Amino acid sequence: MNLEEFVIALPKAELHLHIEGTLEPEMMFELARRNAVPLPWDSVEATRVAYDFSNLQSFLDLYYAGAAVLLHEQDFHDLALAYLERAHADGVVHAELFFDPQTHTLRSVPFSTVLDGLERACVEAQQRWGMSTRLIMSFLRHLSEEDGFATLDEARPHLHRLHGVGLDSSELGHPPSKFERLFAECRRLGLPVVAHAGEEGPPEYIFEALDLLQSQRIDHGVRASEDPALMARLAREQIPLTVCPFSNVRLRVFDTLAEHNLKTLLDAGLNVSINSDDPAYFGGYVAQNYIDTAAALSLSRAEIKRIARNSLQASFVSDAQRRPWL
Ligand code: ES4
Ligand code: ZN
Repeated sequence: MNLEEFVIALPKAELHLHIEGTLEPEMMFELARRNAVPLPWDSVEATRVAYDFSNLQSFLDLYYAGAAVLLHEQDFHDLALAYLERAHADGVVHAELFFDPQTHTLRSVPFSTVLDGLERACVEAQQRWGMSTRLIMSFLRHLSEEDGFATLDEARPHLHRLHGVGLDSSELGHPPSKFERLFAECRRLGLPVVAHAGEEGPPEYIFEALDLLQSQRIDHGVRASEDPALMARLAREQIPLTVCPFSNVRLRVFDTLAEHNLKTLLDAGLNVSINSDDPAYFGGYVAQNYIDTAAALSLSRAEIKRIARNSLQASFVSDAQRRPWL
């Protein structure tokens, strides 16, 4: 079995995936036409050429511009179904999707429109491919605490349809501590918490995500390797890191895949998984992330298996009966 066949055949969970980041330029142009929304680019090709990022912020600016074509329930459905079909082809048996309600509600798209469309696609993926899914509402950390509370209020009638909350967008200057009270309220409502930390931000932000937000996983977390005490804690407590190798290279966290610290994290005994983050923008879906990372870091098949198993173990599906793949 070659590496690609091996990777695709492994049952795996995708735990770090922004559904808005699966908007391929082809669909972006189709929805722009359908919804009569202007785009800053002339063509699909010119759009891909513009995806030359220098850091997280330069990516986010384009990501929010692209998301402006999403207006109707059908748009969110089509976006999510296309992702889930692609993930199924990669051997993903379970996917936990982040969505950014504020990206849409700030453009007057109702919260329920976003959720209805995403959820309908998730139901179809279960019926068609037997995939299980979770929806994680992610707060934009560049916005205020007050905006976050307003979004939580919009979500209140739908809490039973959400499986957790996350924290994403521009990390530097927006530490987890900014959202300590918001996340305390989310936990009080019974929502599991995850947070992006240690992507561009320092190890201190990872400590804050754990201690102030009680984050159950760390999204990215790659800068943990700068702090030995943090590394020891992440290993001891088996706190999952949802690592996204293509993202880290495209956003210049590491210059090349060969310089990525994923193997260092794995060797230190951390629960590391491989995920695609924003695959339409970063050059590949989850299986390609596994394949290229394994090749660049000379990962053994046993190590690749362990990463896939980590992803299943770190998922929010807890009932053994509903985890046939473990
Ligand atoms: C994101 Cl790569 C990344 N980091 C932080 N926030 C995000 N939102 C979408 N992709
Ligand atoms: Zn992310």
